[in-house]
Amino acid sequence: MDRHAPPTRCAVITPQVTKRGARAGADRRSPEARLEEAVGLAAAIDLDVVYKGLVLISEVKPATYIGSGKVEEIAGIVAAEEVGLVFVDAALSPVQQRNLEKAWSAKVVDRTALILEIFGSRARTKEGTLQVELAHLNYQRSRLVRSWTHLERQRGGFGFLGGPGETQIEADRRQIGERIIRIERELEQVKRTRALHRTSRKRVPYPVVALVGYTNAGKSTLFNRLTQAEVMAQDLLFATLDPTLRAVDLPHGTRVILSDTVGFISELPTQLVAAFRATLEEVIEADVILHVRDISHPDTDAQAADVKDVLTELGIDVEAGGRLVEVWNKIDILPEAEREQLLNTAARAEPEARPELVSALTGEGAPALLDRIEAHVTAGRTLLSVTLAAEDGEGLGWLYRHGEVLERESGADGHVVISLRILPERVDLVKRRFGAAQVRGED
Ligand SMILES: Nc1nc2c(ncn2[C@@H]2O[C@H](COP(=O)(O)OP(=O)(O)OP(=O)(O)O)[C@@H](O)[C@H]2O)c(=O)[nH]1
Ligand SMILES: [Mg+2]
Repeated sequence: MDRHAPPTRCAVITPQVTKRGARAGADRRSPEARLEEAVGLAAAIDLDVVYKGLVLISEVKPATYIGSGKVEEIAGIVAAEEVGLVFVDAALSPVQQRNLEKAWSAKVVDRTALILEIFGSRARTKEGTLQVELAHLNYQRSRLVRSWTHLERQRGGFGFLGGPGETQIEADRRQIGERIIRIERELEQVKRTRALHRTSRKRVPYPVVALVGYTNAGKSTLFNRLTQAEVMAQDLLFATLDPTLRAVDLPHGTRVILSDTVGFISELPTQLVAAFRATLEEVIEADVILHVRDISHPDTDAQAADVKDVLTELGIDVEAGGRLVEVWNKIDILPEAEREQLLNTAARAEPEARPELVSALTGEGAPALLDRIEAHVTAGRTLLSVTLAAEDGEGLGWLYRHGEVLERESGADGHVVISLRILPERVDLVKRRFGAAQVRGED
C-alpha cells in the first residue's frame, strides 16, 4: 500500500437477512454488534469509514445480494460521500460483486476478501506470508470456478464449446493452480523446520500453554502481563498474526512456554482456517489452552461459541475439562454488580470447568491464573525432598536435569535439602542415585 496516499474513503454495509437462510453464526449476535465489528475490520487496514449502514433484507437477491431500491439508495451515498470502496459484510458471489461495482462505480469487497487483505498486511514471517498467499489463491480459484459455471449456464447447454471467456479462465486457473502447488511445497519445508524446532523443544520438557480467543479479547495484553514481554497489543482486530513464544516461570518454579496466537472471528473464511492449521499446531499440541474472552463485550457468548467452533474444527475436544481453561478478561471495566454476579457464577462452577476472572490490564487475577496453570501442568507429579552434601555439585546438577527444583535449603552439618517435583516413575531413579535414606516423600 502507498503510505503517502490518503486513506481510501469507505462505506460499510452490513446486510441482515431477517428470515430463514441467515448465515450460520450471524444470528448469534445483534445486527448492531455485527455492524460495529464490520467497521472494526475496515479500520484494521486503515480504511476511512465515512458511512456505515445496516440493510435488512428478507432474502438474498442472486444478482445484487441486497434489493434494487437499496442498491440505488447506496449509490447516492457513494457518490455524495466520494466513496472509493464499499465493504459488504457478507459472502458475495462474483456476479453480485461485479453488479454492485457497476451500480456504485466503486470497488466492492466482501468479508472474506477484506479479512484476507488484513491478514496480508499483518504477515511478518515467511510462513505467515505463504499461508495468507495460499488462502488468497484458493479464494481466487474458487471464484473463477464459480464464474465459469455461471458462463456455462448462460450458454444454455447448446453445446457451443470454447468462447473467449472460458479460455482465459482456463489459463488463469492453470496459473493459479501452479502457484498453489509451489507455495504448498514451500510451506511443507517451513513446516518441517517448525516440527524440528518443536521436537528439540520437547527434549527440554517444558509444557506449552497456548492463548486462544476471539480477536481483540486481550490475548497479547495477557501474554505481556504474564511474560513481561512487549508484544504489540492494540485495539485493533487481528493485531497479532504470527505466533510468539516466551518462557514463563510459574510461582513454584515450573517453567512453561506461553504462546500467543492469531485471533479468531465469526465466519472466519474456511480457506484461512485451513491455511493457519500449521501455525495452530502449537495450540493443538498445547498442554494447557487458555481461552481468553472479553467478558465485557455484549456478544461475549457468541464470540465464545465461534472460538469453540474453530477449536472443534482443529480437532480439540472443547467439552473435556482440565486442559481448556476459560479466562474471563477485562473485568476491570465491568460495573460492580455484574462483576459480583460473574464471581458467583465462577465460584459455583465445578473446579475443572471454573473460569479464571482476570484483568490483563491491571493484573488482577493473574496470580490465581498462574497457580491454576501450575496446578494443571504439575498434576500427577510427586514432591520429594532430597538431602545431599553441599559440595555435591554434580548431584545437584543431576536433580535439576531430572526434576523441577522448587527450593534449596541449607541443612545441618554441610548438607542441603532440595525440594523437588518429579514424575512418579523417576522416584526410584532418585533413590538409586542418592540412596533411599536421603529421599523423603513430601505430601
Ligand atoms: N479495560 C481492559 N482492556 C483490555 C484488557 N485486556 C486487553 N485490553 C484492551 O483490549 C484491546 C485488545 O487487546 P489485545 O491484547 O491486542 O487483544 P488480542 O486478543 O491480542 O487481539 P488480536 O491480536 O487482534 O486478536 C487493547 O486495546 C487492550 O488494551 C483488560 O483486562 N481490560
Ligand atoms: Mg494479539
